[in-house]
Amino acid sequence: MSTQEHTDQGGSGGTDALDLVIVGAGFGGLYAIHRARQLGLSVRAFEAGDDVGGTWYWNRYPGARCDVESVEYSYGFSEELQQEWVWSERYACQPELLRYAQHVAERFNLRHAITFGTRVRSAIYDDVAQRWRVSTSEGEEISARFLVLATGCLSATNVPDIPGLDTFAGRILHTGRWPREEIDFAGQRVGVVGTGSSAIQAIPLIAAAATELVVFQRTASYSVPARNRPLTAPELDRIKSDYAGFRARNRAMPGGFGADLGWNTASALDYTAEQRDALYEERWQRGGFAFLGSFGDTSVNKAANDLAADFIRRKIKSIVNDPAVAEALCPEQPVGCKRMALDSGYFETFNRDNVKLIDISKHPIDHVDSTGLWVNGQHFELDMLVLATGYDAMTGSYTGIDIRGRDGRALKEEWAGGPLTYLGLGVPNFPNLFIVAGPGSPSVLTNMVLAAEQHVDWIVECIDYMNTHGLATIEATAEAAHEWVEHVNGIAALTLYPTCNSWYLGANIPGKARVFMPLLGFPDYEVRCSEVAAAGYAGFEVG
Ligand code: N01
Repeated sequence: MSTQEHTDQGGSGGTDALDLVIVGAGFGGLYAIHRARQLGLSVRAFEAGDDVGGTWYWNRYPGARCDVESVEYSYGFSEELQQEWVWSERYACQPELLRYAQHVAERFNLRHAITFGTRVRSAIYDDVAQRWRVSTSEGEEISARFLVLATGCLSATNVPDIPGLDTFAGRILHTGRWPREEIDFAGQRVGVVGTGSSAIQAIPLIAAAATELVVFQRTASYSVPARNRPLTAPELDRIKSDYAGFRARNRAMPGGFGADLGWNTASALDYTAEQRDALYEERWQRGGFAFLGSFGDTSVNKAANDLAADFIRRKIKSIVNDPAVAEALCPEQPVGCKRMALDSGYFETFNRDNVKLIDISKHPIDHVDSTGLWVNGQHFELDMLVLATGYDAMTGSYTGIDIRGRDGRALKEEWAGGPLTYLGLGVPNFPNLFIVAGPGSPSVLTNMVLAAEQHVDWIVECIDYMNTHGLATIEATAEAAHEWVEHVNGIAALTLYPTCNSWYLGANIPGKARVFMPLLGFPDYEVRCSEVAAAGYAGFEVG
């Protein structure tokens, strides 16, 4: 553990007088420290990693880069910060994002509040004292009035339960827990399991460095070219000349980003085949999520979606030389139903002589032995195994902590049938607990930095309200939370999102309840959050 000095600036000193414990020092946790301190609240944060950055601390795999444009995927709370920071590329790479998080921590003097290399093991609500009693992996016990979970939507890694995995003699790496040191793939036979966003970024770089790469694919993914490139000074100047306006335009978008991408609201079905292809092609060439904005009904109308899917499949077949490999790389599910990836040379990588694609959709990996993997009676000799197998998304980082609310109720058990939150912020029977970008909020379907800022602002303003009104506790009502989960799933049901086995639905984790977890539509959500607050926190019990 590396413990920074953690005297409470603006707070009342001793550990037992703490107002807030924040779990996590990623983008959400960092901003929560900053805002809490601005209000004079005493705060401590615990972070499992040895540094700030969250996702961008852990995901150091080759090619890791954000797929929301850097000028958007950044804090908007400080005009000085957004004016002084200079993003170098259209999509920031992991090292640059980590440097940004470190810069923010230093610029706003946040490190002193964070205890690094320390996990929160349990948080138990003491009904009598009306405080959360928190225990850490380093044996520290503290208490605070409020518990803020900023542990992230995609941070509890999913390591598949493949028989014999622990007998593999070579190195096993998970993309979401990538080591700090440089991994040298030279001379190595590498296996990659998974073909989601992480794998799609890592595969071209691993292929270029390794002797041999075998990709084990269970479900083919849609990907469009990112077309990453350096940002020019005039481009940055244009945005910085009215950054507030740029942020406001993005905030008004359904996903909280992409205001300048040009979202066509017309139906794909109203265009001729030639017109449609011209539009798809223009967006394919532009790169990024503009492709999803080609037509207004791609995510809600199966016939329209089929047209976008057909275009991408034709692209894959035009890029990949071997027709059988190309066919295997063509996804079957609707476009966007699982999160679409952005790539830099992913499909082209399968034209390399040292890359092999193994379709495991019909024959899963049978077992692992000391020298490799077995699939359908065939052995693949490997020196290194990369698990790009994703996350127990949207709930795993919360249920992985022993959190107990009123009457000893365990969060993990309460959520066995799916996460129950009101607004993705509060949980019935868990007073004074707040989640940053929790299930039931737009979170992963938006720009995550914006989502974190909006939640943190709401949470600290709520705490301020409680303090000025002499209130001790706030707790979502069960009725409001159940209605909210229905609302979230009702909106999703109007779209194609629930029609495939995505992590949005928990479908990637065996045995996990199938519930659509993120909320579609950032602007309406933000209005709803403000209305709830203005109505004295309607749907919450405050006392
Ligand atoms: O994880 P994933 P990810 N046997 O869950 C496969 C964000 N992100 O880390 O689809 C064999 O998407 C699994 O197969 P299937 C982004 O939101 C953003 O790639 O379940 N295979 C799938 O192919 C993204 O969506 C960025 O059938 C197994 C893969 O592993 C999210 O993080 C970059 C398996 C997991 O894909 C997660 O992405 C990276 C098994 N037992 C990530 N278990 C950017 O900003 C799982 N798989 C660019």
